Amino acid sequence: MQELGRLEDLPADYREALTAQNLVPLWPSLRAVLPPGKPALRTRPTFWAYEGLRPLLLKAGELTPIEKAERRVLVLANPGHGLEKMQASSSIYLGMQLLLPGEWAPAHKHTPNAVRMIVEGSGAYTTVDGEKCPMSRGDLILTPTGLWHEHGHDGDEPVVWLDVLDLPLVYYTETSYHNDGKAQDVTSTMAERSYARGGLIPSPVFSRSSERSYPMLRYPWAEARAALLNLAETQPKIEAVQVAYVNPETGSDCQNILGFSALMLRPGETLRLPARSPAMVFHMIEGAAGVDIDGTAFNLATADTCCAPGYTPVTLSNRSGSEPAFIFIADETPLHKKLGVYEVRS
Ligand code: GTQ
Repeated sequence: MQELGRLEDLPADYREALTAQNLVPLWPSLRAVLPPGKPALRTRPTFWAYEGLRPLLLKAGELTPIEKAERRVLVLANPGHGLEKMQASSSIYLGMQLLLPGEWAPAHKHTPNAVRMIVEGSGAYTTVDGEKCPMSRGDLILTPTGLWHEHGHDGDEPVVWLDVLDLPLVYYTETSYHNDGKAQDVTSTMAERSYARGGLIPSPVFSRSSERSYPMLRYPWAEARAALLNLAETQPKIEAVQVAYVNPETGSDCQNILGFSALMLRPGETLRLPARSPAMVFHMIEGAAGVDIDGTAFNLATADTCCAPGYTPVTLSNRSGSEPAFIFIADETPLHKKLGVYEVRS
């Protein structure tokens, strides 16, 4: 590959003349912005142990009242991007949020899409677009772009959940903002029951759901877990026991930018994921798994989280020979497909 001219090769007065007119020569930076064969990846394989994070999050509950935080969150930041950027990957933001009994995180809406994966506790709920969504471990709750949401807690133990947002991408595109609102009236609960039987949806003639871009906002863990166990039992030869969280009206990704799925590793199973362009996040819902990211290995116990850069092969292995392991996966696939940059390499 041809070596290109450097900035220092140019006379100082020429460089100054360029700068004075807001001009930049491309060739000294060409290889940096278009590296050969593979992108320069800032996202590093990074691991966040729940055991280490949990006491610090509970401490935040003592140090900072909810009124002073609005959302009491510790951000899982990737050092490859710089911690202050609050990015897990180029497009994924991760945060662990704590809500204590009786607390209230007031209504707002924003342009980034969010989902919550409930990690521990019960009695809390999120109200999204008038729908009250109870939170229990392993449930996935969507708060897509532009929908009002607020969090409340009627229980008696701390509730913690993992927030996954496309905030870094939305911020980068200069489209990130929020609006505050007043407490919502609850107009429905448990609407996901309408979609609890595969292939059947409420009447498109009479149902309000079919008018909504996001008809299903809560995906109970009990349903996802049962679907995985059923898949493993009825299709023992299947390569990966994995289910995707989709819009039940369209069958497409449940949100526009990030994709979400749940994976079951059968007892003793090792699963090789091909190198694909999207970065990925793995969060252990139940059980214990080894995650090998092209030679960087992490051991995930229940509630641990890690991320892997794109273009990198990942191997997942169940560390138990007798129990299944369940992993929540978030990745950038919908974004890459829409942009036309999606690749599978091996
Ligand atoms: O719960 O609405 O982690 O607005 C970051 C921004 C959570 C939320 C986050 C948010 C929220």
